[in-house]
Amino acid sequence: MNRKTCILIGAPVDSGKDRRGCLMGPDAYRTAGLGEALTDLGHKLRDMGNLTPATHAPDLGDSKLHRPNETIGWTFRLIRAAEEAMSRGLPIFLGGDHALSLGSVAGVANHAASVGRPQFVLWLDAHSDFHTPETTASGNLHGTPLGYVTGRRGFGGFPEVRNPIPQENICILGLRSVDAAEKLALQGTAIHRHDMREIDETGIARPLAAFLQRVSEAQGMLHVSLDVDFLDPMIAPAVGTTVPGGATIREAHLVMEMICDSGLMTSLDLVELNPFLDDRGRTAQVMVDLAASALGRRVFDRPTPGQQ
Ligand code: 5AB
Ligand code: MN
Ligand code: MN
Ligand code: MN
Repeated sequence: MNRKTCILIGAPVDSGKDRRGCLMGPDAYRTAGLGEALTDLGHKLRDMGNLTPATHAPDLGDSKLHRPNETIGWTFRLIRAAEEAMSRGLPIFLGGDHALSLGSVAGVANHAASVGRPQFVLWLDAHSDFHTPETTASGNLHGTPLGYVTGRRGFGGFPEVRNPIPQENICILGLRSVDAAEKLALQGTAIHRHDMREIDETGIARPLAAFLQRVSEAQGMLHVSLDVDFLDPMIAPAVGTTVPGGATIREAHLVMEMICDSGLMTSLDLVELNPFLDDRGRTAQVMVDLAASALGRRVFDRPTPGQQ
């Protein structure tokens, strides 16, 4: 694959839910050798270190939401970081919980609009993360990023979403836990969504290939958001929201290998890793290996389809 400039952006967001620990994620990825894996593949590496949220009002615990103001601060900061990084290389956002994607996705979409290309999003997750602050029952904003970036209402105080992602440009793979309010809201949308049953029945390659084909035909930019809980908890225990019956290690690598072959990925989130819950670093290692697959690691050299 082409050599890229990979820009590591540490985003130790821990405000998106009440269980703490995701703030250790960025350093766990570095410890597990993410940087070395990428340079070994021939990529250039820039590590921006760990960001802090923009100045925000204090969270006084008077909202049904968990730490909304801190998440608002992170969203402002990450939109700017994403916009800046997109003109320099391929940003890899090191979470941090999934609330970081309110900012990363909104920011990359602003960049795509500025260069006149459509933005697509591949969401690898057990959950649909399609809540708004009004529909969430848990008050945990890591369950809202797809609601936010598609321009759903109810995000008062958050930055305005200047370039909402069109519903038909989103594909969610791995679903097995969708709240009733999310299901209702999703039913009226064109978001492509594939649950684990469908993946069992057809294999994971089929829906993914169809989506990548659409991105390619539209000459789109592709943001990939990888939530640890996309994976089965047997192989990836270090996450607060485990749901049994997730992707196997081979299904996950196949997804990453196909993304790599497509040459379409322009930005990546690695989110929800909670190193406090890990077992000798093995979840961090799996996530690093998956990122490496998405960026060119393979068993045998083989031609990239379509570029022979
Ligand atoms: B994650 C749940 N739907 O809203 C909620 O891990 C879980 O980023 C959200 O996908 C899980 O609290 C958010 C029950
Ligand atoms: Mn998620
Ligand atoms: Mn999830
Ligand atoms: Mn689909």
